[in-house]
Amino acid sequence: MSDERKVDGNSKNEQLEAYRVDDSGKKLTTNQGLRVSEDEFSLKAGERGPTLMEDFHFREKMTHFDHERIPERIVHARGYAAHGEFELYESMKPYTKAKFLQEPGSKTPVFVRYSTVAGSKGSGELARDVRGFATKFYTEEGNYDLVGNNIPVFFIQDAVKFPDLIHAVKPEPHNGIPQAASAHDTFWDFVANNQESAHMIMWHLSDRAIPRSFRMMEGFGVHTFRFVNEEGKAHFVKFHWKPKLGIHSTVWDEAQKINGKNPDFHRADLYDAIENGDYPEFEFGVQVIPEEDEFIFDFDILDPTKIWPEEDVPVKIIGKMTLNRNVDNVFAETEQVAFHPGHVVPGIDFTNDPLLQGRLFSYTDTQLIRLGGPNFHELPINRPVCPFHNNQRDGYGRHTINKGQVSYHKNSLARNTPEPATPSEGGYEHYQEKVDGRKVKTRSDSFKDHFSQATLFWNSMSIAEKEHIIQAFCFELGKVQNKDIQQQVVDMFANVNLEMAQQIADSIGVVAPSEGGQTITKVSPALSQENSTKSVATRKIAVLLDEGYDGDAVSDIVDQFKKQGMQPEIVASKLGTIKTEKGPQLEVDNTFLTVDSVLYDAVYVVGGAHQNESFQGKAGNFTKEAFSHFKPIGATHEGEKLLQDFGVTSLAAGVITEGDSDDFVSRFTEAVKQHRFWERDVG
Ligand code: HDE
Repeated sequence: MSDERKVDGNSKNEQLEAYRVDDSGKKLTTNQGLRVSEDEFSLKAGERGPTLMEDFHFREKMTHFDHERIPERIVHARGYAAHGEFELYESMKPYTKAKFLQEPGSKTPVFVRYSTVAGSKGSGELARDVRGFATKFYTEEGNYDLVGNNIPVFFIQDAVKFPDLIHAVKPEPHNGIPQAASAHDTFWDFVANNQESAHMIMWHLSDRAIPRSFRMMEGFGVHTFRFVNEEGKAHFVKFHWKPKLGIHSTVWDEAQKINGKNPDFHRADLYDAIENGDYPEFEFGVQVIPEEDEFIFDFDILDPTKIWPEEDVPVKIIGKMTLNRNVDNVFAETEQVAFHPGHVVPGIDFTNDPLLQGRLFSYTDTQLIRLGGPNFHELPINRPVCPFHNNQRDGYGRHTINKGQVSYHKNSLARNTPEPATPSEGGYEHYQEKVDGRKVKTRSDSFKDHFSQATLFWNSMSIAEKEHIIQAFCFELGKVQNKDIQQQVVDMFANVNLEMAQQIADSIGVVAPSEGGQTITKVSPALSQENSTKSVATRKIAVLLDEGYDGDAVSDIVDQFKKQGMQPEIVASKLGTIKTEKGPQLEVDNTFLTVDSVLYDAVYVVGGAHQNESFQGKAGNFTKEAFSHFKPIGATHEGEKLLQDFGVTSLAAGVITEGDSDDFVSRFTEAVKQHRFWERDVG
């Protein structure tokens, strides 16, 4: 039985192959296969006459077009996805019987969709928002969906409040403003009146909410799940994705500008990385708590507003996911993929987290409206790689042609098949958790501490990260019109840190709270992005050139950047090539019109012996802005003098000039690796 289900890393790709069509070089036909002779002019009664109903090709084409859109996701509408594979490092056999977590080295095909939550399908990708991180594992036992986020906690503790949360964050209903933003009255009114959101808000206002790249974010399953092993023993488990490139962010001013300059910044970054062979990699980690230890923590492990600090419950790295293939068609794959936390495999089970329980209802329901009926599992991207058999029939868009007379259970005519499988045959058994209680609409007292972990998060931030959180509060509350809401929020966050609340109050002109604040001093270093891996791989460097540059030296430096894994792009006043003083002429990639410093990680200023004023003005703005976003700046040749003209001092942190030394490239590389220089005074 398990043999017919055996799959390998390529199986999903092979399955999709059956559905791929290449239309190029083919004759045009209708959807019925009839060859079409004319596709520019509709059928008319006379050359200047009315169009005729008889023109079936026109009507088919137009009808199809009229129905091309499906409802966007109510949340997570703006998303982008890729294929890949998951490779297991270490067997999880002691904890779970899930087949794809048994054999070290085994590979499972995956499909991952990243998203923002609040904005519509066409909204800018750099909104301050949570990012969805949803992974579909196509396992031999069926699809397993880990539908997570890039933040490990959530705003609310009970699913019944989700529609309220989302109504509050979406554009306000009376005027439809603002798009993809939490900086408005209804969102902060919700926060002030739903204090369980405190911990999540700290994350939402941190740099995590404006990532540099999907490739540089962590992912979290958020809820506590269960692993169940062959013997039926269960452990509580939380899931983590750790990006190999480390966790990195933009700064808020930069994020807002990127949204204007390139609202597709994150999807383009993912797409290009995969096309270039720089496959994004994420390690998969699990935190495991034995069932006996359920009550030893100072928080309830079922509460989705709580993390399990990594220093207390280590993250065991058990595998790696590599995203190595872009989709062929965004609608067919990215738009039609249907995730569901209830898509599980034997060995993975739920807990009573009330947020998770509610999600188990919502995701099927949403696919019915979005994908138009109960057969969404038959869409190529959603099909499991193992066969599926049951007595479900008919409905919109049915593809399967079920043979035979029988479509019910139990039966004699088909010898009672399809028949339920025993657990040893892979039949899913729900974990037999003992449940005993009254039916109540209430919340456990153990869910009522809303501030301790918010303070833990605050305590764990670096000075710069704390500063960013305060600035984010000031921005968000500064956009709120209602003074009472501003005051309530400031008073609420005095419970996290009094000094922080006082600074915010001062900035937005409300009464500074005089009491509040936690006594918690605990710190969790894993929460600070500053402690994550730093790498130059795939960092984009703008090389600013003008006429009369030293072609030999600059080509050499650009080549060395590439060797280090950076991605230099030549930016100049016009496209084509630019005359050198000596040596080869480099091809210009972009002009000051088409790009902006916010689209790069660092700037290398070269200039040229015959640079003109216009270049100096544009390069000056470009460089000064990168400097104000704390980015590494390098300069050689005429560029060194230009920096002075721009008012960028070579003494500032992260500004690398050639000076007398010949190790410019290595010093610049180190600076790029550092990413940002927060100590810089940008006034
Ligand atoms: Fe979702 N969520 N969610 N969510 N969610 C959806 O399902 C919902 C929550 C998450 O790329 C919807 O197919 C409820 C937490 C991701 O296609 C919908 C609650 C987490 C995605 C839905 C939550 C998530 C969704 C909308 C509160 C992190 C995008 C479209 C109980 C653990 C998946 C869809 C993709 C999408 C409901 C809270 C992650 C309406 C009711 C917590 C990554 O079903």
